[in-house]
Amino acid sequence: WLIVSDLDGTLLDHCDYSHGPVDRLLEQLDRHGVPVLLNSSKTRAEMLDLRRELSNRHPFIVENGSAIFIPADYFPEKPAAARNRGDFWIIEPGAPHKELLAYLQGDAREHGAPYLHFSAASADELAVATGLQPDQAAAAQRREYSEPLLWRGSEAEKRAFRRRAASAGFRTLEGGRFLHLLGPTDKGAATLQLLDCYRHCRPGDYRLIAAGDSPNDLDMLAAADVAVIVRPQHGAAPVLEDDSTRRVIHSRHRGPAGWRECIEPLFAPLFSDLKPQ
Ligand code: 2M8
Ligand code: MG
Ligand code: MG
Repeated sequence: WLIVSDLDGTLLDHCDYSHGPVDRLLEQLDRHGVPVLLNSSKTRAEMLDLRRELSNRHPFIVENGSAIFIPADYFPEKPAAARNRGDFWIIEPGAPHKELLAYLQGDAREHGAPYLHFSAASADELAVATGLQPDQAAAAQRREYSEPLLWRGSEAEKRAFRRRAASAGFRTLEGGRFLHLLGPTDKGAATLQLLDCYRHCRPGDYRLIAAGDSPNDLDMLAAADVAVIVRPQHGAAPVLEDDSTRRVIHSRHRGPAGWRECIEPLFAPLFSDLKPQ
């Protein structure tokens, strides 16, 4: 099994970013060799901090599928699509941040900008909008591939903005609080690329569990054998059909308590030294 998981509102509480309810379960999964792959809207800077905090040493995906970071030497050989970046092998399906800013500038000249621009906000403004500590807000502002927008206009303006972005070749995805503008990728596409790396570099019969709480998690949930939809704290839940290709599980609890509620029973047989169901 591989588990791929969103962070905010899923593995972390979306208000105070705590993760107490999953700590013991994460340790158990680690002990039994089940990788948890973090896949979030967050930046590389934020995810490196969180990965350390969660004692996670596996590959991770940043900025809604924009880049895949694989610790160098994680696989016996470097995946064909990857290049070296510091201590990591990196695959970048996303677009450079400066391309997005240039697009936004042009779009704003013609249509206005009814949103708070993540990179342009002050660290204080962001701390208020997100509940992050000022140093965490600064890490969230180190965008490399995507721009979150706090929408202040109407739903009709948002729909028109999303249509224009799509015809210019960009993706827009709804996170818990923000509308994210990014290159032609998403969490699902990046998950499938990372799964390919596992299959090529460490052959095996992989089955995928994905967990998320927001519409931007939908492509990742759709790529999984088991989709865990954690009850959202902000915004709408992703809607996904339970069909013959996948099992869909909804949590009753929100955030990390919901993660544990759904994932723990799947592995109870493994933890008691039987095979997982
Ligand atoms: C943003 O992402 C969340 C995730 O769902 C959102 O859209 O609400 C990101 O910009 C991320 O970098 C940041 O840490 C987070 C803080 O709430 O907001
Ligand atoms: Mg989330
Ligand atoms: Mg997220």
